[in-house]
Amino acid sequence: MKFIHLADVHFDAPFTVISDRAELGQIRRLEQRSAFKKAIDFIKENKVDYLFISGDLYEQDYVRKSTINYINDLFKEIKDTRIFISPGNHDPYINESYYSTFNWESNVKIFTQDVEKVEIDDVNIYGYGFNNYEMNLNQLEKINIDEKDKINILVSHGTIIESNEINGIYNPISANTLKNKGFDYVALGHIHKRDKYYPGSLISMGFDELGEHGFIYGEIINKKVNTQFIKADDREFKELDFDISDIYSEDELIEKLNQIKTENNLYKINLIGERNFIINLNIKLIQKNIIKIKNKTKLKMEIKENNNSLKGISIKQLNQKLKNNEIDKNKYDKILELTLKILNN
Ligand SMILES: [Mn+2]
Repeated sequence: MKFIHLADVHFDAPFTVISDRAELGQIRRLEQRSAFKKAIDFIKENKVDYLFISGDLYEQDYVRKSTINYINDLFKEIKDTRIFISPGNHDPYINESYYSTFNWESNVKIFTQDVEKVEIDDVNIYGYGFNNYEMNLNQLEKINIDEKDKINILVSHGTIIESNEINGIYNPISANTLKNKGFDYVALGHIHKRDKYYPGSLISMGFDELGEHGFIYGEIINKKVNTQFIKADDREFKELDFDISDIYSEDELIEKLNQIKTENNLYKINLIGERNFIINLNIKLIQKNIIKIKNKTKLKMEIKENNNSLKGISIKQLNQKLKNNEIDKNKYDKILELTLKILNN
């Protein structure tokens, strides 16, 4: 049998904090669609029997009905594929959720917090999901694999716990217990970085999710499991430190930033080093794949306090104010920078 395992799509996530660019949220929401469509097209091309969606398919707080329709219309295109969804902490199976109210295609099975076993030919699929934004019900204990000769699969959303103390609010699952149950394949979601049991988020959600993102394609023949990772996100998030110590104007900085080869990837640029000018960049002047710029530079301190020029006197006064706690360091830096800008010209 052939399967696709994907998780953590987070349809309709706002993506507001990852970028200084207003339109980026909508761009990434369109890219969620195209990544999900890629998985559906893969299923069609390879005649995949099962699709396991291990939670956080959408964002309960933001998802629109039009998006649910979009997802369900894609499910219609793969009528021969059995689809199993385990609700996660971002898309819990609550009364007002679309899992509960929407009329899903007949090939879709949505698990609830109660463990269920679905038998199809030589495959037994066990699943359960979140009934709320938090859950700790230890449902795994209730599962006992009764037909070891069949292919046994678990679909759920949760956190693997390696230690003996099994606690947490996101469906903590004991690594040991899970191992001892003896599933042939475990399809989990929740951890956005690809790992044992986890395919990672379908597309990267931001700068804490660097690297490639996509889904797992698997094939089980005679109880032997083969899996491979299929990339679905056309972009990667990347972070770059950019030293500006040798740059002397904003124009020069913009020019240099626009020369960075970003290809199709999305960048966060950390400006580092010592700045020679006040940085107040207009993001509209920067190439579009740089979506966040963080100023981590230090003010260049080549100031001689002990001279009687206007600059020397001003700085002496300012230093005194800082010493007397009349201004804080943040304000000190700002005034100093402005003072230097005025007096150096
Ligand atoms: Mn998630």
